[in-house]
Amino acid sequence: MPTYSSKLTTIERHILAEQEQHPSASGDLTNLLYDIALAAKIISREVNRAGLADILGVAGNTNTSGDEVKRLDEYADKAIFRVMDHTGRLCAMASEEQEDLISIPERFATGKYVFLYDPLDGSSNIDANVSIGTIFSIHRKITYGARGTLEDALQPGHRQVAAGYVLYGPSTVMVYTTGHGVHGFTLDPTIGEFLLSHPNMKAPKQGAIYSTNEQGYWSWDPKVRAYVDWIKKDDKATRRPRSSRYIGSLVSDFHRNLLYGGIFFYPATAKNPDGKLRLLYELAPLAMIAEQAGGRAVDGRGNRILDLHPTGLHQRAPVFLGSEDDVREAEVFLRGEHPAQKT
Ligand code: AHM
Ligand code: MG
Repeated sequence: MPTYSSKLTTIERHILAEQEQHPSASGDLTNLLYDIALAAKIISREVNRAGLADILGVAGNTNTSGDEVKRLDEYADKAIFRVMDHTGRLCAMASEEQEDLISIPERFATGKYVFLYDPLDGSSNIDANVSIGTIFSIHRKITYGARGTLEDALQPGHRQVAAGYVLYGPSTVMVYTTGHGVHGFTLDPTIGEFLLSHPNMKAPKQGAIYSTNEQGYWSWDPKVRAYVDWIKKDDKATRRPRSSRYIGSLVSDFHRNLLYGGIFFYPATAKNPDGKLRLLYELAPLAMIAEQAGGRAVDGRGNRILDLHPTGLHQRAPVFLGSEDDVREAEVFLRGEHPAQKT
């Protein structure tokens, strides 16, 4: 006989319950998270009928990082903007798909938060029907005046007030944190509600998975190569067996590792000397989730991802992200301190 939890909790009820623990809260952040859930439902509907609606395919232009823009990327980018621009909760936005800071239209009121987002990450996978995701990050406005400036967007990740992602997979899942643990919700499309499915998520302290694009192997730093060579060696007496799992869709790779344990890394390569992934739209929000779930996120150059100070909206950084013990093990190699490197 299946067992059912007696409590059915919608994302709205859960967010509200979190707000009630902070009596001084204005409710703006709560409403902003509702807005994100609404945008997620709109994008999810479109992703799910992508083939049917004949909106797959290339839009014919490139974004600021030089990637091909798919039509669903544009759809998601616009959908988020349209949900967010008129709420009076934001002073500015920034999207991975747009070069400059996005202003709130003059006709609308502004608010105290900045919203940064990657509307549809992993979009090279869209045509193959592989899972993709939306990633978001929220900062508090730090400058004076009604309109947000670049300075409001270029804040280190440790100042995020909330972060999260939506994974469009076999189910649509939204995971978020406001700095009080990590919570996951699964969309029931028949009632249009995100229901609490993963309360208080904790990353396993170590895992058996490593996720990376090994195409970069020969241009990685030799210390990164030594680390990967070591975790792949078949010495059952001294090390845990690892499996390679790489979807090439960051939200999917991250979500799987969060549930099962493991490490994701995208180091510097010859092609991408600062790694490929973007600090503001991808790394800072996922690092906040990882740390809130008991994991770890570093750039492999001695810095915690959340302590990096961005200087540009589309700045990239190398990353080692996931279960705490696995990331710490990689760091030992990156410092050249592992016994296996000294023999
Ligand atoms: P995107 O934001 O243009 O979709 O690119 C980011 C994606 C990530 O989802 C994924 O982790 C990475 O690019 C894969 O890169 P690669 O193809 O070099 O392995
Ligand atoms: Mg992306």
